[in-house]
Amino acid sequence: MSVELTMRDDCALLTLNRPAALNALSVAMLSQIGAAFDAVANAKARALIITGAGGKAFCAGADIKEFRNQSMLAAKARTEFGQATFAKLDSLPIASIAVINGYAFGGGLELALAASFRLATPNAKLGQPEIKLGTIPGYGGTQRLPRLIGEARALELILTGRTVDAAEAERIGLVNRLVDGDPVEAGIAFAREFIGYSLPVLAFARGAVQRALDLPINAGLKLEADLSTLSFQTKDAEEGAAAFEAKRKPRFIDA
Ligand code: CO8
Repeated sequence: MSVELTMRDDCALLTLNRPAALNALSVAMLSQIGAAFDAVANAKARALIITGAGGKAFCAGADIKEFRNQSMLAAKARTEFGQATFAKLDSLPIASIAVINGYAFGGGLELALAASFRLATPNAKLGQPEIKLGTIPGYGGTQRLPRLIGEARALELILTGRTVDAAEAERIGLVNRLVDGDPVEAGIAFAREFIGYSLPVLAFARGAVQRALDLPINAGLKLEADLSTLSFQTKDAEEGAAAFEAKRKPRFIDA
């Protein structure tokens, strides 16, 4: 298997494990990633951490060796398959964290863009180099990158195909944070900052923010009001306020 799914503490850990090809995404590997996301949706995990095996790459993108002699229809089907696979992260009930521990190019960066959060190790190198191959990002990059870093910066990265190092990635908001040391431990430490809160309420917050850039402001505010109202129907909201008044730590039960 080119993908490994394990549990660490309360987190699901997905390791892209094809280091000889810098974890490049073959179609078979994309299928395995999709199956792993489905498994995570039904697991008792409070966050998903994604990282790459081998210490050199998070993921060097789609497998270029599978590009040759594709029919137009095959290329379209492959693009849509990659998009649909990464979109599964949006509908997961838990947040996902891509720990970019090396190269994240093309489809590899697009996988990270589809995650809720991105962390980068000092050796991270990120980019959308598809233009150099005579093609364009096809697994979500043209849509998610501008939403994340703005149209002008996204267009620059996509048209020039240039590589961004970890420090620049943090400066332009492409990654949330730079992390050092073991990538998995860094991902777990980041996840610990939120996974103790109420899972349904975390999902309401994520759901509202995910839609923010797609909706007109009035529709977005309505969604916020609805999800905020829903959050007050949970036992955890009652517990949060009671714990505040009693000056103690809340004990959330995910209900
Ligand atoms: N696909 C297939 N094999 C790859 C890939 C890749 N993306 N990247 C690296 N490899 C393989 C190399 O061929 C090499 O294999 P071998 O040892 O058998 O020759 C091995 O991994 C190690 O790679 P290098 O020797 O090249 O390692 P370097 O350290 O010299 O260079 C780089 C590392 C800079 C990351 C270099 O490998 C590179 O430029 N890779 C390609 C990066 C790239 O262009 N990625 C974008 C791909 S396009 C894409 O993702 C589009 C998504 C939408 C697809 C839509 C489909 C229809």
